[in-house]
Parts: sequence; C-alpha cells; structure tokens
Amino acid sequence: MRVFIPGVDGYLGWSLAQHLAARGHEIAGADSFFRRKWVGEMESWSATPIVSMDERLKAFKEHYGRELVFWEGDLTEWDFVESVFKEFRPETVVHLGECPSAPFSMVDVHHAVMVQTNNIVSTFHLMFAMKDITPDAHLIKLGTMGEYGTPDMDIPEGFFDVEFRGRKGHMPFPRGAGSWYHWSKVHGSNNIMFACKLWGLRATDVMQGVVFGTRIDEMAGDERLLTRLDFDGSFGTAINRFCCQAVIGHPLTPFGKGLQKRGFLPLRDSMQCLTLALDHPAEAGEYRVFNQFEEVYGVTDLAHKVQAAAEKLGIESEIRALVNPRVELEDHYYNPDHQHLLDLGYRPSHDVDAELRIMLEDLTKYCDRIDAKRDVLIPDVKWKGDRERVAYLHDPVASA
Ligand code: USQ
Repeated sequence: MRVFIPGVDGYLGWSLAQHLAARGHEIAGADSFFRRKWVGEMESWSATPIVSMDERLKAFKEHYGRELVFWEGDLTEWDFVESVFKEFRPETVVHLGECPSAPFSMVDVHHAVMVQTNNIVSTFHLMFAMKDITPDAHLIKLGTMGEYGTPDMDIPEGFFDVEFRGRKGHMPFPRGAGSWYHWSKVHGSNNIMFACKLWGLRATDVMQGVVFGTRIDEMAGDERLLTRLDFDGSFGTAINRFCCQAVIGHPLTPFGKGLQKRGFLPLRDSMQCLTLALDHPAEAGEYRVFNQFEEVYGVTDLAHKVQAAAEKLGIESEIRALVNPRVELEDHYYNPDHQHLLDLGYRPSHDVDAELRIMLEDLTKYCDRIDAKRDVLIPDVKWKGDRERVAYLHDPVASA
C-alpha cells in the first residue's frame, strides 16, 4: 500500500516508516524539521543521537531495500501539500505532523497560536488534498486521549448514547482537554468528523495515550535507525522522562500528588495499533474513533515501576514530587474504553517491565547526552503563564 506519513522525522513517524517498510508497504514522508527546532528552543535535544534526514534516508534504503520518498516542507502551505498528493497519490495518510506538546502550547500567546494554527491548518490541508486528489484514501489522524480530559465517568470511544428530555441520540462524547495543544486536537477531530459527513472521506481518529519506549525491533543494530526520545519538561513524556532521570541519578518527578492517571502504551504497541487501523480502513463516509492505549497507570506508580526496573540493573533512584506546573486534577476517576483495536486483533505486549529494562539499557549508553542537559528535566512552563523552573514539593510522595 502507498502510505504517506506527514511528520516522518518525529518519534512516531520515523518508527512507523520502518515498521511499515518492513511489512512491504511503499512509504513517503514529509517533514519541516520543526520538532528538532522546537526542542532546541527548549534548550534540549534527543537523548538518542538522531542523525540528519539524509543519513536516515541512506540507512533506510540499505535496510529495507527501497527508498523512502521524502519531501522537506511545511504542511501549513497548501501548494506543498497539493504537490505531494499529486505526485505520490497516497492510499493511506497517517497524520503525525503536528506539534505534540501540551507545555509548549502554554508558553505564551505566540506558542498557543502557533500550535493551534499548525495543527488545525495542517489537518485541513490534508483533508482537502484527499477530497480533491485521493478521495478513496484513508486518513489515520493522531488525536489524543487528552481530548476527553478526566471526567468523573467512564469514557467511551468517541461516541455515546444519551437521553435528554425524552429523546435519544448517539453523540460525540464531550471533550474536556487540559491544554491549548489538547484543544487543537479536539478542533482537528471535529473538522475531520464534518469532512467525512460532507465529502464521504474515510477516517480513523486515534485517541492515543502516552507512548513510551526507545525503539522497535526494526531499529536494532544500526544507530542511524534510532528514533528520537525527548526528556525536557515540554517534549518529554512521563515514562520516557522517568527513565532518563533514573540513568543519570536525577530524582524521578511525579507532579503534585502524583495520582494523575493516564493510558500508556509502548512504542511497539503504538506501531501495532496504527498498522491494524491501516490494514482495516474505515468505510467511505465513516468517521471512527479508536482509544489507543494498553493500560491505565497513576504517574507515581509508574515512577515506582521505573525505580524497581532501574534497581534490577544496579541503578539507585529516588522519587521526589515537583510542584505541579499544570492545571489538572491530581487525584481522579479514570476508566476509558479501548475495545475497538482489541476487536481488530490488537494483542498488547503487556510486558512493561521488559520494555523498561530495554529503555534503561539503551538510555544508559546515552546518559552523557542527558546529563549535559539535565537542567531541562525540571519543567519551566507553568499553565498559569509565568516561566520559571518549578520547585520540589516537601511533602512525602503519595502512592495510589
Ligand atoms: N507528569 C508527571 N511528571 C513528569 C511528566 C508528566 O507527573 O515528569 C504527569 C503530567 O502532569 C500528566 C501526566 O504525567 O498528568 C502525563 O503527562 P505527559 O507529559 O507524559 O503527557 P501529556 O502532556 O498528557 O502529553 C503526551 C504527549 C501528547 C499526547 C498525550 C496523550 O506529549 O502528544 O497527546 O501524551 S494523553 O496524555 O493521553 O493525553
């Protein structure tokens, strides 16, 4: 199948290109290298030493025996998107070309506007290109579990049945996002839902949980194939940050009470799920929603898991809560459904401890790179606006 991956230079994009190439798909990708620049703006870099796109493309060809067709360009420019579609005519588009950071979107007005504009306009351009050039193609759009927020009730997969004043309806579940970034994903979801109804596009909106992991099997043995892994307060996510913290002897940092719950999944499971969505496309006119995660965990429980995995490798680490830079519930109910992918055959790897071990071993090799930027492990973007590194909480860390 001809698969176009906008955002192919990113954490998921570079992994997915390899996962699909190893399964015989023809891959094209586009990227503007914004992610590299944004992380640089936060005075950080990838813990894994990622090479330039030229070197990536060479390594890709050597390993998979075929080219990855690549365009450097900005998805918010219509002419660029249109020309890529005319040349490649994708059968599937996996849209990973958005700014994925909640903290980055909370820096100030300019960052909030940039994140929303970038994410909403890029999705618009892909939808219109599909309508005009490849109307039968399937759009797999990376949304986020964060679109739902943390309501005090179960979370269905996109839609639920409601009864109001005697009438019944099957309606989108209310969204309750917690950052300008997460709201950008809600707006993207709404636009895609309407495009499916209006033009008969087919789309799968993936509400993905927090991904962790340094590699997929395809990357073994060649450092040029490694994907990026961020650890700074804006682009690093919880488990990846905890593992980076552990290998340099930095305290693991749950925020606030540390009882926030999220759905998590390993990078290799994210690849498995996106491939299942690709292999089982939505029908023409269908807008479907998959909640994509393996297991729900509390962040302090995760810190304990990382601590225990590190200890087995002889690495001692402490857990010290930080003042929460975010405005979010720190202790709440969380019970989202995630049946649709299981119905398509998703088999969760379930071995979080094995994954943590691989991560810690990988990251130990790169601990000098993490140590060189250790200041960025403490977040400095606060949801309320002011910019300074947060302090440790003196209270003992609560456990779930
Ligand atoms: N957290 C800590 N300590 C840390 C880092 C995070 O306690 O050192 C907490 C946060 O306060 C939050 C939870 O862990 O409650 C998750 O934070 P995160 O930074 O791992 O993830 P988040 O900002 O929610 O965003 C990430 C990705 C985003 C994706 C989302 C899925 O950056 O692109 O959409 O995960 S989800 O969280 O399910 O919305």
